[in-house]
Amino acid sequence: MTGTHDSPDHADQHAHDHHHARWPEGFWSQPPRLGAGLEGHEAVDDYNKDRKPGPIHVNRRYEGGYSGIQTFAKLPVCLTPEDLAAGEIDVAVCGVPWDSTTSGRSGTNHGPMVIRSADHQAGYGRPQLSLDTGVDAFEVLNCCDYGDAPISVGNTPVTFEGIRKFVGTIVEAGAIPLILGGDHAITWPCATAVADHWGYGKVGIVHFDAHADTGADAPQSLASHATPMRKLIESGAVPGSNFVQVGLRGYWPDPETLDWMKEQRMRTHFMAEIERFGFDHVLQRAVDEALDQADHLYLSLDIDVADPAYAPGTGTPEPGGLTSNEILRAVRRLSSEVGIVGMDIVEVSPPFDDKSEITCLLANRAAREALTGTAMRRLGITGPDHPAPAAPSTEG
Ligand SMILES: [Mn+2]
Repeated sequence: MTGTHDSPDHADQHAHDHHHARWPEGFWSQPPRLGAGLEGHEAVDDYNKDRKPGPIHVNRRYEGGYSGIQTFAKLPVCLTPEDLAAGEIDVAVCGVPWDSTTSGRSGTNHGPMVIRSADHQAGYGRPQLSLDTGVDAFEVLNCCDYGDAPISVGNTPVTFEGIRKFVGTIVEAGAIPLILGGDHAITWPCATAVADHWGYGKVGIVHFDAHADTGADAPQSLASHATPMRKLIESGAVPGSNFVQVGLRGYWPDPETLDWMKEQRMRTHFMAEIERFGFDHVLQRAVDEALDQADHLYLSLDIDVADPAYAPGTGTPEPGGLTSNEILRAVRRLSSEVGIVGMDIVEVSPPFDDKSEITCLLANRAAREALTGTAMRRLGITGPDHPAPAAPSTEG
C-alpha cells in the first residue's frame, strides 16, 4: 500500500481489496492450502525509501546484551529482501508474534521480543566463541535480525498468508530463516514457505515436542497449535514419511490420531524410548533418519519438549521431558551433521515463565546453537559432538 491520502471510503475499499488479494483462492476448501508466490509481501521499509540496501547497525560496537537497542544477539537489522541480498545474509532471525491459535495458556505473542532480550551477554563485534566447539558463528556467517512477520490480529487466513510470504522472502534471498514464535500453528505457513522454495515433498522436518501436533481440525476451525503437522502433510508440503518426531509423552493424541500418523509413515520417538535407550541413542537415530529422508531439513522446536523444570513458560507444559543440555546439543548436531534450511522455536510464553526467564533463555540459546551448528557445517565440521580443540579431552 502506498501512503496516499484517500477519503475514508476509498481507504476502506483499498483495505478490502488488499485483504482479498492476500486471501488465497480455495482457502476454505478441504484440505486447506496456503497460496503461492510472494507478491504483496510486507517485508518493506516504508520509512527509509532512499537508503542504500544492506544490513543496518542499530547499536554501537560492543554494547552488551543488557543495554542498547534489542535485536537478536545485537545483530544488524535487515528490513527488506534487498537488504538480505546486499548483506549476503546466511541466516535471518525473525519473529512471528502470533498467539491466536492457542488452547490453554496464551502469551506466545510476547515470545519473539522476550527471547531476543533474554540475553545478558551478547555484544556484536566482540568474540562470540562457543566454548563447546571453538566456533564463532558470527565470524563464519552473515547474520541479521529481520524483525517480525506481519500479524492481522484475529484473522488466521490473512495472517498465515502474510507469514508464508514474509518467511518466503528470506528463503528466496538464499538465507536460512530462524524463526522465533509464536504458537505452534505458525509452523504450517513457515515450513510451507520453505517447501515453496525447495519443493513440495523435498523438505524433511525433525520435530521436537511433547505433543504430536497432528490433530484434525475442530469443527469450523481453520487451524490450531495442535494441527500444523497434519496441515503440512495434507497440503503435500511435507509428507508424513519426511517427519521425525522426538519427545512425545503425556495423554494426547487419541488412538485414532496415532493410527493416522502410522498410516502417514511418520517416525515418532516417544519419551518412553528415550527413557529406555537413553537420549544419545535416540538422537543418533533421529540424525540417521533425517539424513536418510531429507533433501532439506527444517527443525521445529516446541519448547515444551523440555521438562517444565527447564521450560515452565509454555502453553501446554507436560512433565517428564528433556533437559536443556539435551535440547541444545540436539539442535547443534542436526544443524552441523545434517544441515538446516530453516528452523522455528515456538510455544514460548513469557507471561508464564519463571521470573528468571529460564524458558526464554533456553529458546535464545537453542537459536544460538542452530547458528553454531550451521557455522560448523560451513567450516566442514560435521562429525558428531565435535569438541573444541581447547576443551579437556573426554578420552581420559
Ligand atoms: Mn507443538
